[in-house]
Amino acid sequence: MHARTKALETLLVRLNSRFGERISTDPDELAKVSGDESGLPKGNPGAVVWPMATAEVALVAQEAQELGVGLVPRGAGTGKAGESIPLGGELVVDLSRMNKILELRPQDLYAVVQPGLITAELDKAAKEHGFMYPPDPASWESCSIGGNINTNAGGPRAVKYGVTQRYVWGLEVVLAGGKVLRTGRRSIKGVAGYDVTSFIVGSEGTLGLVTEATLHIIPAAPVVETAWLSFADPVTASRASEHIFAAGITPRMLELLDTTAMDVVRPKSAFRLPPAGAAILIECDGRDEGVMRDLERVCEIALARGATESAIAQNDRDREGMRRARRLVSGSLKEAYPYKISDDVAVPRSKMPDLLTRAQELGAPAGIKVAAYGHLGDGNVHINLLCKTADERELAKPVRQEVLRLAVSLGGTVTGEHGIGIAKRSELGFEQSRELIELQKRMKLAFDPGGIINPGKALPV
Ligand code: LAC
Ligand code: ZN
Repeated sequence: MHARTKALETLLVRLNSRFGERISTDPDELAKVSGDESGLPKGNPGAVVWPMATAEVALVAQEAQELGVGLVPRGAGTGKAGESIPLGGELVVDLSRMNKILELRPQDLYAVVQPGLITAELDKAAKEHGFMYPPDPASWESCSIGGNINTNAGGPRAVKYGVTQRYVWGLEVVLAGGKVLRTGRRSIKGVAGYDVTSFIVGSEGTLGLVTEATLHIIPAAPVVETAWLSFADPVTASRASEHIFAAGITPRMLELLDTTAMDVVRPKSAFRLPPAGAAILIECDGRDEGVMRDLERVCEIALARGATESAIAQNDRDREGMRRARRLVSGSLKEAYPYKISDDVAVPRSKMPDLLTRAQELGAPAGIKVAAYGHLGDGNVHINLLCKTADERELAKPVRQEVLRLAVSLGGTVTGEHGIGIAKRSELGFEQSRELIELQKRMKLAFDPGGIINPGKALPV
């Protein structure tokens, strides 16, 4: 651990009377806020503060600006690209205690929430009114809304319902220096001025600290049907999925698991995953028995296009078992391959077979095993380079660069849902022009001229 800077010492003295036990330099507390779920090395927080209200966040931002101390906003620490890893003795602003639903207004189609709210809690609360909050990152039982907003998180349901940005109507954001900015609206429509709300969504906490969000909720489809389709290999699964879309069916979930993903999950799964080279977890939703007809049609199409088996969930227990198997993949792969490199490239859907085939080919010469799973229906699949040792990880790094370049060459992106963070700062240039990156740097300066807010993230040096 580094020695604390004079500026941070002064900041701690100034904030102490307000925060008391809610500000800390205790090494155990700092250890808890120094990393995330990216697999990147832990960072170096100088201190951590737990605000309970917007005014407290504003006070922190004001004092930090005066003293030139960096701030790192933090939610549940489930990020996959290092957005919340403090790089150089910053004050971590842990927003997990600001976790309330402030308003829930189904009649107006919105909820107002604090950033520390666990994502699934909002969906659960909306459900009591027959509504849903669609974004459902695989980690939605542990990740929080603020982090979802900062990364513009997706999730399995995005294939039908879209990602977080679509549901953010307005934000309250504490800016560098402590001013409180409100963006957006609570009406269904609103086009006044630039869309600053959407600019902040996905900005990885580098423009300000989100302290409140007005989020769109929608009526929940009362009928959901789920099936598990088995295939010989991921490319066949991918081609079959194209035929499902071509039939005019938009499932609300279309997720891929390859054989490696299934192998690591199998021992923990209540649902018995049939042995296969690949599987698709698919769900359709709607209002009536037409949903089951759609799902049966999906199974017919899949079987005609190479599926070896289809299993329709007979009840909610089956359904939950299938979903859980999917949600377990990331963590289970990590346990089996602790040094794995996990990516979240996205490509146009029709290019998925190319991505899947060529990613395998890229891994082979270096002896790196490649797994693929995730949001097949979005063209956003997690290509994982499976490494058991640090040495293997070194071998995999150049392969990873090639996978990212491949995705861009297919018309896609280096990150479909996890963000740049510190994981892909150098690789943003694979995808974006110098002009575009420079423009974004000027926009960052307009928000945060002193470079106080989440320094070192999202944009290249
Ligand atoms: C998932 C995470 C890794 O889809 O994005 O499981
Ligand atoms: Zn994902």
